[in-house]
Amino acid sequence: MSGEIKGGWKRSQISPTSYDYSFKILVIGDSGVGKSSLLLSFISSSDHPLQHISPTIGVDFKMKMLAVEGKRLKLTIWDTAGQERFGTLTSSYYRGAHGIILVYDVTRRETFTNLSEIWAREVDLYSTNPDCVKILVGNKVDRDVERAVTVEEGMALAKAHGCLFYECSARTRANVQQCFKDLSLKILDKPGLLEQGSVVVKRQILKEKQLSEKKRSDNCCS
Ligand SMILES: Nc1nc2c(ncn2[C@@H]2O[C@H](COP(=O)(O)OP(=O)(O)OP(=O)(O)O)[C@@H](O)[C@H]2O)c(=O)[nH]1
Ligand SMILES: [Mg+2]
Repeated sequence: MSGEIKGGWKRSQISPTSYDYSFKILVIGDSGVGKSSLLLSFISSSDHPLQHISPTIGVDFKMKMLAVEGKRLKLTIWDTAGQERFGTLTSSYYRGAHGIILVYDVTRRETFTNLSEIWAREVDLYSTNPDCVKILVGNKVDRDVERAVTVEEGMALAKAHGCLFYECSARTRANVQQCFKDLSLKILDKPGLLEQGSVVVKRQILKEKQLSEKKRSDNCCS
């Protein structure tokens, strides 16, 4: 597992005081649908089309700082290997996720059916946040002539699972920034998730914990 900070932010800027909310986002879907490419396309500032990348091994994560509606967000985005659908993703991976991105490849129909038959079920089983925002992404729309899943089918699946819906291209970067921005906006709209991700609330909890520990140790010595 490796961590990386990109998007023009220096490591020193990732401090507990430099953002208002911290959100955990997961990216899931079959192998080769373009999960890592979408992530790379989102965090890199370059305008060049994205090149080929290698399959992910295990779980990787990336961080991105984002300013949305005057709020500073730290997104920690967890990227899995698609082959993990063969049973090794654990509930701890899903625990506390504020947002989940379910990705399929619009040119490979089986990646779409696997989303509804395997991945969405796993989310229902393991996701501990009832308010967790889900987003369905049909990737590789730059290969429209090879399309095997229609926009309408994508929309219907998203509706059935209460997801937002986007069609993107990690290669041309079409819709990628919008997809992550709207996901963040939707999370910010949910008071329950907001509280969990809030730095202020976390500090308050820590302060209360320290106070109660201090009281306990004062009592113990008197
Ligand atoms: N044409 C096109 N190719 C894409 C796009 N996104 C990804 N690819 C290509 O699809 C292949 C798989 O992309 P990855 O990002 O590695 O897919 P992944 O879902 O992370 O795969 P795993 O890590 O094995 O789960 C690579 O060759 C990418 O270059 C896209 O939007 N358009
Ligand atoms: Mg990958």
